[in-house]
Amino acid sequence: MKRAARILAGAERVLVSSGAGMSKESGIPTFRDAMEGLWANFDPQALATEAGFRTNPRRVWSWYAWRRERVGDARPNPGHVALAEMESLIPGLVVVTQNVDGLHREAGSTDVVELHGNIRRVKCLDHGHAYDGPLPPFAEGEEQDPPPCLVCGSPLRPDVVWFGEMLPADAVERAWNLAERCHALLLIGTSGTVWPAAELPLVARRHGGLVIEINPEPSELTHAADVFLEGPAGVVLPELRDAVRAALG
Ligand code: BJW
Repeated sequence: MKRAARILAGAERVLVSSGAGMSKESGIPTFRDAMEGLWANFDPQALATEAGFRTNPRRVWSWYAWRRERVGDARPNPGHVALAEMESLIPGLVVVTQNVDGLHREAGSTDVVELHGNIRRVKCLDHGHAYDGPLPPFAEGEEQDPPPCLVCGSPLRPDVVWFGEMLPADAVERAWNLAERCHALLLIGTSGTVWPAAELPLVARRHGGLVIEINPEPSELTHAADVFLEGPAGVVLPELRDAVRAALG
């Protein structure tokens, strides 16, 4: 913890790269947990691909409506709050997240890059027309068809990045620039199995950045970490914030 705090206190530019474990203590399940993970209970090919949506739009739309409802009820946890507070200790701190829940911003982080979109937004399938009108109310256990786009009539879909889809170009460009220039990268709660996001700590390392990882278990990226802080983000991050404050005097 002390070594991590010294690295962060001495870093002008810090890139935070977060994954689903960041929001676990907000009550949002991760994807690859063997028991409770979304992909342990649902088929990613059927639910998180364009082909899956075209095959069964009603099923995919309803699954995302259920998840949107859960995200709407969730609140930032002490880890999100600690990260937002760290901005006042490290002004050059930017968050790049794979999460689609919007909880970093809700906690007060001001500079957040979303690599995999945001589940609270929807857009149309065929042309990506944004839609910000009302959505049908969620009803537990009831499936709904996706509403049509008001511009072109194609079905609405969640504005998230499915497997086989390109990540938003502006988010990728910014994230890779930040990784190349950061002095330290704080990797939180990701299994490191999904590309290209998994490359960020490797990019940072190649350019001389130090990597600090927070995770209750080793991940696919732990081999690239200079410091591994074992534990849940909601516990470790508040301790880290206090340790950085102490290191800065
Ligand atoms: C805690 C904790 C606590 C628990 N505190 N931590 C190169 C090589 C191989 C494959 C590919 C490649 N390039 C592209 C691919 C294909 C594919 C891919 O990566 N596949 C792999 C699975 C093999 N990638 C793509 O398709 C991407 N697109 C792309 O590359 O376009 C170019 C292209 C197109 C066509 C062909 C080739 C290239 C798009 C990826 C989109 C991912 N989408 C999802 C769904 C988003 C929407 C939704 O929410 O439904 O994004 S999948 C899912 O995984 C979600 C997540 O953002 C992502 C990452 O998961 P994450 O965050 O790591 O979660 P988990 O569950 O895996 O891990 C949780 C971690 O938390 C664990 O380590 C726990 O221990 C830890 N933890 N409690 C802290 N309290």
